Amino acid sequence: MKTALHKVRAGLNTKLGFFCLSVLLFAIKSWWAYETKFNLGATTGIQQFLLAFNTLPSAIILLGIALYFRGRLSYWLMSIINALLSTWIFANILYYREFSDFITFNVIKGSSSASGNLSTSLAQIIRPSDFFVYLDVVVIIIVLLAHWIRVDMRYFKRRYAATITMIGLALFGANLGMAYSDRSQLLTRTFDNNYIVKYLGIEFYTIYDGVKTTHNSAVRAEATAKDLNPVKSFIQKHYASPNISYYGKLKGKNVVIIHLESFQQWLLDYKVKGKEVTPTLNSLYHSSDTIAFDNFFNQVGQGKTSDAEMMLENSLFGLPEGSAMTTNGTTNTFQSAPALLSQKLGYTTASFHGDVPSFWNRDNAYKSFGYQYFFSKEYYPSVKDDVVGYGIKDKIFLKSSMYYLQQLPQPFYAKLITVTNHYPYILDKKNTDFPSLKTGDDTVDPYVQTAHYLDESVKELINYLDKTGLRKNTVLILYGDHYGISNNHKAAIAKILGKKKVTNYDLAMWQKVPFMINYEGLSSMGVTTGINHTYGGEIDVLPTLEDLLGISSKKYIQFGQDLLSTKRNQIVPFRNGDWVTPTYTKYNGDYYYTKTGKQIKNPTKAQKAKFEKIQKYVTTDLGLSDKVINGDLLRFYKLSGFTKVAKKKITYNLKASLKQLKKVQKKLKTSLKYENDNKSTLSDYTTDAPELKNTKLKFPTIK
Ligand code: GP9
Ligand code: MN
Repeated sequence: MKTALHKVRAGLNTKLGFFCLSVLLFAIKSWWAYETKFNLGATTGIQQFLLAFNTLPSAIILLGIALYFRGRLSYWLMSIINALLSTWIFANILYYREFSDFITFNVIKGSSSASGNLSTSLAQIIRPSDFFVYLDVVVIIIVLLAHWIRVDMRYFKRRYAATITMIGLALFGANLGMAYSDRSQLLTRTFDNNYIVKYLGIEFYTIYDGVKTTHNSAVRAEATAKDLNPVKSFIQKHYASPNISYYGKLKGKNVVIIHLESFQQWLLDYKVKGKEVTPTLNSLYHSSDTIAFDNFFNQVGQGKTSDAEMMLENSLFGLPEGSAMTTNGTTNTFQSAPALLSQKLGYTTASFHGDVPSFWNRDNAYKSFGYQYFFSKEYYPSVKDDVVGYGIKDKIFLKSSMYYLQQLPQPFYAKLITVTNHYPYILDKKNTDFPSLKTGDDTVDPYVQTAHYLDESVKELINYLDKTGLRKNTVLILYGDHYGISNNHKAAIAKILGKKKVTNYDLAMWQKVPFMINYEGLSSMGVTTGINHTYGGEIDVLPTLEDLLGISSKKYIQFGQDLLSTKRNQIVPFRNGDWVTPTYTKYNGDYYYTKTGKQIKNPTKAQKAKFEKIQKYVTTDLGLSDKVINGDLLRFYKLSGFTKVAKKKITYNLKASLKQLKKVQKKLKTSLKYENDNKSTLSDYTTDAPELKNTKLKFPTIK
């Protein structure tokens, strides 16, 4: 025993020993911070392992820098590096407590929306245990000053230092490999800062963010107002003027957007064992008070949900790689639906989502979009068993959302982002009584069950809107954001379509998602309702909505065309450059007749010319939209009657938002709750969610 201790002591008296001790303590403390100070959601064994493991490579590489220096200096340098890294963790802990997100360089530069509203003073945020991140630094300094460890003055060969750096890099490589096998496209798709920290650690996250920010600012710095010219002329050329019979028909109505997660068009009217999967959505789809579309495509890229949001609220495409909301959402200037509607028509604007606010950088991007409120997870009461997959189960989420919706001064523009119908389509037994598919593909089979659950959730929501009378002056907009079953499940897709084999044409049509506009009494307003067969997609939603609400989009930099206009070109670009038109479809390099699905193997000269023309439009459309986002070109575009969104004035801080909501209700007197003598209408919401049986929802309150 004594000799073992002796050996340890002797080891620590060498530079390598001291280094190992520093690394070990630093790794343990980082891991402790990850586990207790952040909410990284490491749920599986491998994620838990990586959460601990990822602390090592960066500690070895960064503390290892000191090994290149001599004598006493290297000891102190190692401690200084440790202290700096610890301070960075400390700063992130405080920031995270306020924003549920990590610090980005954009935040530091002050160009971000977040920096303006650190609404609580630091003293209120700090907790004594936060200082534990300095514990190892203090221990090491004491040990050094008290000479409990002797400084090893011997020369530490550069070769050895380099070997240690190499070991650090190799471990990082292994870390990256394991991270990618658990979460493919981790870095390219740019989901959430939380993910990068969870898998790769806070130090790597910072470097990654730094590189990304530098690259983006360089592109932005090069762009000038002149770059807008080709954009303006393209958009003017392809502007589709509104159909007069629809224009302004829904002016002044509340708008509730129901984001149907991963919901594909084929689910409508689809039956399993003779039962409709989505009876509620089916009846909306066939209602004479609905304008529905059956040739409406999702156009998302890697940014999935966030790309859908980007298109729906800006009529700008997502980027070819990653999520535009993440990479450009914080800093760019936008002229988005929430800002336009609030400035032009006095709408109150809010987004609702039962997930952490950092996902897809919503917490920052929404400020740029001009959303006045963002009700994310912390606004929702927590109930036993209420979360599955990416967030609060739809039935519970929608009910709780109404607690806030009833407080929004009318007219309001509210987006409800559901999430239960999301891959891997898991739902607990007590919520699933619907039969699954029998394709034999485990990912695909339960899809109809979560879709059915989503449908029931929408039914409960609509019942509430009916009961409270809100429905009468509310336009419901429902859309599926993207495919639920990806093209990788060809065998299952073939079974669903009742085919032997799927073609590229089938896969193109597989990208259809629902889009419906429902308003009670719409059929008697002198407009054509029912199922509209025009070819369009998510990029076209905003101009459509604008025209219905009576805002002319003629001068806007928006890449879509009003779906109700008779002047549309009906070219639907996919993010990868493929496309669909009413006559021809191009998908994965193959050409088809859209109506029949017959492949065009040997196109005629005329057809070739036609394809080229369509392709040119698609490539230009996507390319110019990318230029607008990458170059932040809207900062140069003055829109008359529109002032730049003052992001810094917007806060999603819980207390501040609740306070504001209280104040504004009193002032404007038009919220549903206010009209109901300031009594909550939530008791009008009936749900069969088993989690809510005999449970009282406890919402956060302010004094
Ligand atoms: C997460 C949710 C899912 O907040 O919106 O996003 P997705 O994976 O569909 O892009
Ligand atoms: Mn989605």
